[in-house]
Amino acid sequence: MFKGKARAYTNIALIKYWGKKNESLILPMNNSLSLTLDAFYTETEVSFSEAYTEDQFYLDNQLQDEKATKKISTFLDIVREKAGTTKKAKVISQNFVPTAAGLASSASGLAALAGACNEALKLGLDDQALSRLARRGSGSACRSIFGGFVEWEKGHDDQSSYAHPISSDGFEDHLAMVFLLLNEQKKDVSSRDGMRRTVETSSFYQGWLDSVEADLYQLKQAIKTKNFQLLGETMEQNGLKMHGTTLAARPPFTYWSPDSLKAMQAVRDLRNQGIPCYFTMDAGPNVKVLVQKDHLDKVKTTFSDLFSSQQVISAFAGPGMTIIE
Ligand code: 2P0
Repeated sequence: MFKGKARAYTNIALIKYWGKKNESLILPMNNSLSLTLDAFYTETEVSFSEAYTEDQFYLDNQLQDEKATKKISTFLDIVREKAGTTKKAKVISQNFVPTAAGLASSASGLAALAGACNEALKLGLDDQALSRLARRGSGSACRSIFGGFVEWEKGHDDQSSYAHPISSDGFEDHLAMVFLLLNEQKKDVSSRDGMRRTVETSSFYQGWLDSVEADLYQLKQAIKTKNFQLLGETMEQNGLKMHGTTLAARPPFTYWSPDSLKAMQAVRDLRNQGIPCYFTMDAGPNVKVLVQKDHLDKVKTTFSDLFSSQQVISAFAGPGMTIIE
């Protein structure tokens, strides 16, 4: 039996990954930059054995259906090819997220699986190679191999597309990300389908591509100079632009719900009261608010009053993928 177990944390992009240049290799159109967080993570154990006749995937103690298992099997095929084995695998994955938060993340999941496979089959991959491998499972997973601020270099082929940490002299230790859990339902348009539709049909997509590099540069300057206002403004603008592209897609779509808009307005109101905080959103209606730790209590109270305290979860900078047990 070849067995390995790993834990990886979720990450939230401050500069978004939105669109693929190569669907099968998962090469992105643009670089992205994220913060790995400590509140949500996945632990995954994988075992490879001659005794297994097919891949099996358990998530939160439930055997998964064919569609969910297919995504894992496709990833395991890449691993098997690297290891020169045809052994089937059993994958047991546990998501540690607040109950029914609707935040199950493919980033932490695939990063943990990549780490577990490296351990189980003694592949000897270093972090950069692991990031490349995790990318093949889910793009954003390549960033969850590392802790803190992480940039994913888009590259131009399998070898050159991977993530690496961004040095920040501890700036991230002053930050908090407040998750507003606004809707637990499964999304109508997956991020994979959403980004494909946008690349293929949105007349706003070129605008995204034309401006994302400048956003990335500005955000890196903000990290370097520990300028929270610049960090927040750049993140918020970049997120809004990503979501703007979906409105011009055919057919158009949006991830925003009425509560998302309510949350965005509340963030602006807080700023008008002199509390620096900024929002970002991903492929779903939940809003994430970036704030310095000094103002965390005020932000949490505001959103607990506006929604409910169970819908407000704070997270801090988290570590990279680790092997456990
Ligand atoms: C991000 N998202 O940078 C962006 C922002 C969603 C919006 O990465 O197709 O699950 O598996 O590569 O990584 C979500 O996309 O997509 C994502 P695939 P993934 O965080």
